[in-house]
Amino acid sequence: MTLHGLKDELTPDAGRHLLGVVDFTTKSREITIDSSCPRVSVQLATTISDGFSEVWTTARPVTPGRYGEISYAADGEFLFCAFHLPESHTYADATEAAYADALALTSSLGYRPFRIWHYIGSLNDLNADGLEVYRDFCVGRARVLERHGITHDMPAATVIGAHGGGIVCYLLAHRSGTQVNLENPRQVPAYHYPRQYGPKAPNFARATHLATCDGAAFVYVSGTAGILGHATMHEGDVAGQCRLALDNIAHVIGSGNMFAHDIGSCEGHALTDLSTVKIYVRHRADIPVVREICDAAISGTADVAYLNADICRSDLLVEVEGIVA
Ligand code: 3HB
Repeated sequence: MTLHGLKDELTPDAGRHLLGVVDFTTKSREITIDSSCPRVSVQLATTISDGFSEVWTTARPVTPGRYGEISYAADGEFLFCAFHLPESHTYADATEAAYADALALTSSLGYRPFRIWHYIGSLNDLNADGLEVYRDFCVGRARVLERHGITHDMPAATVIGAHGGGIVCYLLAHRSGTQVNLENPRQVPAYHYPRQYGPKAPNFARATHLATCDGAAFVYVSGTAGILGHATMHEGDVAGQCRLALDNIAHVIGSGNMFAHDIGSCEGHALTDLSTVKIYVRHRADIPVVREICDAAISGTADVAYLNADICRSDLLVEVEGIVA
């Protein structure tokens, strides 16, 4: 299973099959599912020419399906699934129900999630009860995880603001790889965040290392911001936050952290090993300064997308996610 880059062209290479397609586009659309795989829209492009697609492919034939509100495709080793919750005054209940379906689907088919993305409209606005939409989402997610007895050891994740369209969530899961969810010793685990950040703590790892049954290895790095401990650093300073986010990623994927997590087969990685990167910038005007810092740190051959988006805390100005492949 590979991320076939961030591209405009959807035809998979010879011998490969589409597992899932995520369009970063100007409009929110329902998830479609045709004879091959689900196609998801995330409203995060400003103009048509800004748009691109994240294309997940596999070497094995794929079977698509639906389970409740979840659309999915699976190839016997990897599974892509997605749900879309329409715009609403509150999200906790719908999040809880859809997450429960996603967990039921993956576990009943024998897959384990290793990377989850969430794109949420009006992320930093208040819901009908006066709770920030991100925190409202966290309540729904926490409820279902608590019910499953999941306190920690969740995979890498992203939560980012979309320009509209409710909540879109998609995830990747595997059957027989070896998965290690990584923390960053410089950051408090998200599931231990204190109550000042919301009634229910977020629950995700800083990165997930996956050694696949095909002998490949990947590190999926969560959306990473300028946070040390649990505190936002460099308030109001997008360049400082960007450098700290990159430092945090370098630390998570570096040899010391791999060793600390007993990933003996992995010698560790550097920022230049990231092959696909999405960079979310709260204020469009900050994109050039963020681009200058990131371009100097990331390989020139990496696929990099800059998106103007809200981030889970109002004081965070930039967030970076990526994949070492
Ligand atoms: C999350 O709540 O799952 C999350 C939020 C982020 C970054 C990564 C994960 O802002």
